[in-house]
Formats: sequence, structure tokens, C-alpha cells
Amino acid sequence: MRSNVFNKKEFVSNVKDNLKNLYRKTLDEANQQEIFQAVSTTVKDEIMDRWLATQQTFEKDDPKTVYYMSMEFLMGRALGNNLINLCAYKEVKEALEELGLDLSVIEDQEPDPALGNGGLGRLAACFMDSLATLGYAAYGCGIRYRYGMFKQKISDGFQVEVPDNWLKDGYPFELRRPEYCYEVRFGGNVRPEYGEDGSMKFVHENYQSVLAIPYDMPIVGYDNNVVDTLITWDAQAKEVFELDSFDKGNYEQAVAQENLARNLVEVLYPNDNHVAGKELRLKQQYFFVSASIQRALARFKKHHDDIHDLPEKVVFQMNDTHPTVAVAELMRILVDEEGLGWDDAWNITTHCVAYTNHTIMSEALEKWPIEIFQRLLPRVYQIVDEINRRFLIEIENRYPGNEYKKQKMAILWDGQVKMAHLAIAAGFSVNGVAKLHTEILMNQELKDFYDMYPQKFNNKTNGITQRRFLAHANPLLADWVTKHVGKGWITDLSQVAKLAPYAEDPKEQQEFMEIKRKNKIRLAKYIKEHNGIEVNPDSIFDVQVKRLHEYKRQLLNILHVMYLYNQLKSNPNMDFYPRTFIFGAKAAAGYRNAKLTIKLINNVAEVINHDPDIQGKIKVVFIEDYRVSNAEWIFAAADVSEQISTASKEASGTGNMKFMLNGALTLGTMDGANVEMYDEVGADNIFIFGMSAEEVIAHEQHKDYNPMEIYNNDPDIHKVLNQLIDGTFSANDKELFRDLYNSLLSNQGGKIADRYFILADFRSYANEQQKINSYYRNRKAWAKSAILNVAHVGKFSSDRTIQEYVDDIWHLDKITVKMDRI
Ligand code: OAK
Repeated sequence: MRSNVFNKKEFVSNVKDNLKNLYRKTLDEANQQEIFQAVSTTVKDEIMDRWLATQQTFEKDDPKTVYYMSMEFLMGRALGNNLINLCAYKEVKEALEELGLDLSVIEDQEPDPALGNGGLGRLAACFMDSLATLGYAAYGCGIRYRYGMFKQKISDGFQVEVPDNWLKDGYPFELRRPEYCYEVRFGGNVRPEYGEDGSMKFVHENYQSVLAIPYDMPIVGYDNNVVDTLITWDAQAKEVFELDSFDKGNYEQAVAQENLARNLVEVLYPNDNHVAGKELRLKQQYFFVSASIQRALARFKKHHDDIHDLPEKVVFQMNDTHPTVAVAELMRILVDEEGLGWDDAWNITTHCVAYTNHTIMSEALEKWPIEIFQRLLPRVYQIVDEINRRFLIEIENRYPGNEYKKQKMAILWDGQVKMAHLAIAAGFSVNGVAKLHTEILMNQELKDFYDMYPQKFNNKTNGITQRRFLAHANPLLADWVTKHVGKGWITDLSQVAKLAPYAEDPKEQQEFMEIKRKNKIRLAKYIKEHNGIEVNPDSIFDVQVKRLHEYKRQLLNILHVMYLYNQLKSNPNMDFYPRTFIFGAKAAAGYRNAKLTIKLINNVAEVINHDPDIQGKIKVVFIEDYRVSNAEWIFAAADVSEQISTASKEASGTGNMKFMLNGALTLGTMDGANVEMYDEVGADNIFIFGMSAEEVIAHEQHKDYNPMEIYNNDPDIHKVLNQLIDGTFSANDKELFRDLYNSLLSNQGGKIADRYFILADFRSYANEQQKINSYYRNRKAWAKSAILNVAHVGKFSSDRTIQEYVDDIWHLDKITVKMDRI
């Protein structure tokens, strides 16, 4: 590790200078937030040199560049991560200690830039880290939401959403770049205009425009001088007042444009795996996509005269369908502004755009009413219409006379624009995010498209960055790993395989468990401070943290806790190893059953945690405001990782990998990437339960699942479900959890009873939980399995994932940044 990034003395003096320049304060006078700003500014200065050098390398080498287009980047805090990647964390920590300052307290001052909901957004953040670390030219393209993911407060057991004004103190790791602003147009109408030579072009008029202003955030590669860029776009009104006189029409238009700009980037839609279908969301999509493409083309043109060469230098990766309007926007620019013919433009576009699918949940499929789409984006709509017309001809040629195929595959159908169909028709690559997920796409969800374009489909199993989720999150384990295998794992996670021999060594097992215990104490302190609940670090920490969604089945987990409670009550001397059930989850603001599940977890916690009969053997904790920063501590402290989605529903999961990296044992279904984790770690070191994806899909197709039968025949399940409606956990309002009870037992409003097969999987879940109970008593066996989990996690680095994207889809050039260039 390079150690002299910061000379300690110089660092301290720079921090003091920055305090003086920013706040006219000395160290003694400054508060922690001001110190955070000064420290971050000092770190940013250091990054700036590398950022400049990286840009100069881009200028000189002109490498092929990926534009990773995503509505969400769930970055988490930057300060600690940047210090890790600059290889300066320890020195800076020591330097600050000499000043009487604690780096972790300073890190704690940073807001989590939470510009994302969950898995998809966090994946984008991990990908940026890997792209920079592997030395590829990349721009993340997203939106600078004024309010990111809401902060969650728990009040009387209920979730309350509080706006997260993350920019209120100013964010030190961003750079406003007004010189790279672009205009984006909405509404109005399109008319043909004929030239004297008989040529025709379309003129867009009476539109409203906003200016897109980029804010660049540095993405620091690990120990390689590479700094890529995350562009987040802010919206600003154009100065209409300057344009013309102050007549009424102009004034109204000016006000409308101001409002449009303000509303556009105001807030992230807080839905995970679900679309709200709001017009403003489509505006957000077009806004950041149009600006990003304009910036990409401007960069390209600095070095190239022939736009036909675009696919050699530029690739747009669309993170789910959210940026899919990029297909039509690129066509529009190529046809209307570059003057290309349709076929030429289509050829370029279809060699530049690629699409990643992140879910098969039907409620997450984006379909826009044509009425909205056409009104908002009249010219872009015309282009989609033409793409659709030609696509239908292609289907007709391939399947002559097959109207059914056309209906199923059309981009425009039934008054709607189907974004996934547009993405697949235009994308040269379509990928799923885990092996099972990709198979389901090819054989079920997107079968028609796979039959037509098999060559487009490929799998890219997700990954996570070990730099944030081990090096930063769990320094004790990181040092232990380094001690045994060297530090190569930081940029090549496959090196952890060398840990395997230590799994059998009693001394190493002991050390490993001691580290886990320290991390549990750290989390226990956090829980005590934030929840006021005392938890026992010697209990099993059994954790489920992720967005709250019915398919992720937090309900199965808490019903099982209720079941255990009943068992312990009726048999206090039963074999039971103390367990702390830890939950963390945000529910979308309008998602009733999800919010009710949070309330249920909190009520169950309230009853069990205070029941003297239980003697503290079970504790239930709901951690408020689960987010990237506290996630890091939670993963480090987990013994058991709950990955219990209904098989076939979780596209991949990435939390599962973060737990594995930190030596937790997975309790999971054969879903998403769990399947591949099972393959890597082996059956002895993972707890698998429940129906397979195939079985689930078969039940869904045959509609032959009857949860009532289980309820009637299994007395334990019967009792637990009845407790939802007999006041056991809601003494003041027996009806409180009626909707959850009903959702499991009766069909309602098009939703079938227990559509996520909770009762069907309950027994096999409880059995595996029982096995965990016994297995944990054998400390050596447990430690061995835990170490083997770390040893077999290599595949799940996002470095591996990104390298596969590069090899199979993007074909980027590696760059080397030398610091002597500056
Ligand atoms: C969010 C909104 C719309 C569509 C999908 C998502 C999403 O977050 N999907 C998640 O993506 C992750 C990254 O690929 C996967 O690991 C999760 O399984 C998937 O639910």
C-alpha cells in the first residue's frame, strides 16, 4: 500500500487552513460538521490531482467509454470510502487522533447521499467503484435529487417518512459544472418544414425547456490514480425574461418553466420493484437521459468527425428500463440534428445501447400511457412509433401471419408504450443479474424475445465491492484476511480462496469468532443508542435487512418468531440457543401491507422483549432508518443472513453477498444469486429451504395452491395466524393486523391468497432454523462454515461482474493514469 498519499503534518495543516478559509474558525472553535467539511475538502484536494490526471489521460488516449445510465445511485457516504481507495485511511485516522479527533465521529457527520431505493441503486454504486478500480473510462449518469430516499422514523411502531435534506450543509464531494449545461425540451408540437430543395425536417415548437446542470462526483479507484465521474443532473429554469418583452404569455411561460425545473429533480420516487406511473417520473427520465446523451456526444465529437464511429467509443448501459427513452432520444439527435437517414441512425443506436433487467415482478414493468408520452415528448413519440412500425414488420417477416406474437411483443400496444420491449428491440445486449434470473427471462418472461434474438441475451451475475463492504465496514476482519492471504484481495477477491485451509484451524476459528463478537458488541452499542434495546452479543444475530416487500417475506420471518415464542412459552426448557432477530427495512410510503409488517415486527418485539417468561432468550429489534452507513456495521455483526424470498422473485440480491463476505451463514431459498452462493460454498455451509423456482412457477400456472389447507392442518401455523387477529400482539386493536391475516388466507381484489407461498414454505423454514439452533452450539463447526463462506465469496466481487460486462458487452480499453502528467 502506498503510504505517503498524505503527509500527516501537511494533512493537519491543510485541515486547519480549510477550517479557516471555510468558516473563519480554529480547530477549537469548530463543530464536528465543520470539521467534517474541512477534512473532506482536504481529501477532495488530493482527489482533484488524480481526477485531472484521469481526464488528461482520457484526452490523450481517447478510450472507449461506458455511460452507466441509472435513475438511482445509492452511493452511501464518500469520505471513508475515498480514504480507503486512496490507501490513506489509517494515516488520516492517526493524524486526526493526534488532534484529539475521532475519524469515525467525523465520518458520521456526512449525510448518506441516498439517491436510490435499494438493490438497483446500490449495484450502480458498486459498479462505479469497480470501474474506477479496474481502470475503465466510465461516467455514471443520474439525477441530483434535492431529496433522496426518505429518512425513516419509527413512531409507536409505525414507519413515518421524513424528508432527507441531504444538501443542507453543502456536499463537499461534488463539483458544479455549469459550463457543461444542456437544454432539455418538453411538450409543444411538431410540424414538418419543407426546404426549397424538397427536403423535409421536423420542427419542434411551443415547448417548455429546462437547463440541465451537471454536478460531478469523483469516483476514486483503488490505489491506481484513476478517478471516474458520477454526473448527477440538476434542473434550472432558462431565463425566459431575457427572451422577449414582458407580455402575459411570456410571463406565464416563465413561471411554468421555473416550476418545471423545480419539480423535476425535487424527489426520488421511493418505490422499489414497483412503478407508480406518474407523469413527473417520465419527465425525470427524459431529463437526465437527454442531458447525458448530449454530454456523451459532445465529448465524442471533440475527438471524432464521423458520427458513424460512435459505437467504437461510446456505450450506453441502461440500468433497467428507466432510461430506455435513451433509444429514441439518440435516434432523434442522429436523425434531426445530425441529419442521418433512419437506417444509418438505427444502426448506430443499436450498436450503442444495452439493457439490464433487474426484476420480473410484473408491478415493476414500465408501461407509459401513450397519451402522456405523446403529450410530453411529441417528437420522441413519433420516433418510438416508427421504431414500433418497423419492429412489427420484423416480427411479421419472422412469424408470418402470427398476430398473437405481434400483440405480445409490440412496443406500442393497448394505448401503452412498453419500455422493456423498446429496450430489447434496440439493445444489442439484454442481460439478467443472476444465472437463475436470466434463465427465467429467457424461458418465461421474455421468451418471445429470446426466441427472436437469442444472441442478445446473456447473464451477468451481480457483485459487490469488497472495498466498502469489507475493507471499510469490517476493519478487524479485513486485517485478519490480509494477515493470511496478503492484501491482494482488495483488488482481486478470488484471493480469499487461500483462507480455506484456515477454516479447520482451532486457533483461527477462535480468532475469527472473537472478531465477530467484537463486531456484535459494536452493533449492540448502536442498537442500545438508537433503539434503547439491550441485546446479548453472545446470542445468535439473525439478520434480515433489505427493502420491505411482500416477495422478500419479512412476514415469514416474523411469523416464525411468533411460532418460536409460542414454543418457548409452552416449553420453557426446550433446546434453544439465545437469538436476536434483527430487522431493517424501509417500506414504500403507499405500500399498506409492507407498512403493516413493520408495525407487526415492532409489536412482536414489544411483547417478546418484555415477557419475563422468555428470559431474554429471544430479542427482536427493528433498526430504524436502515441505510448504507448502518448496513456496513450490520453485515459485519451478522451470524445468520436471511435471504428468504419466494423462489423466482428475487432477481439476484446483493445483500446476500455482503453478509457472506462478512462470514455470516445464509438461510435462504434457491432464489436469485443464492443459487450460485450455494454452488460456491457447498451444501454444508448454507441453510436452504422452501420450494424451487420451478415449483413456484408451476403452482402459479396451475393455480392449485391452497394455503387454507395448511392453516387447517397445521396447528402451530393455525395458532400463529390466529394471533394476528386475537390481540396477542395488538391488545388495543385486534383488527390491526387483519389485512395481513387476510392476505395469507383469502383471495382479495385480484390478489390470490398467500401469493408468496409463506405458509407453503413455513415448515421447511422452521426446520432449517432448528438446524441453525443446533449447529451454532458447535462453535468449531460454525466457525469453520463462517470462514468457508468468506473463502468462497470471491466470485461475488463487482470487479468480476464489471470485467464480464467489459469482456462481453462494453469492450472498453483499460487506462493507466500516471501522476507525473500534472
Ligand atoms: C428497482 C426498481 C425497479 C426495478 C427493479 C428494482 C430493483 O432494485 N431490483 C433489484 O435489483 C438488484 C440489482 O440487480 C437485485 O439484486 C435485486 O434482486 C432486485 O430486486
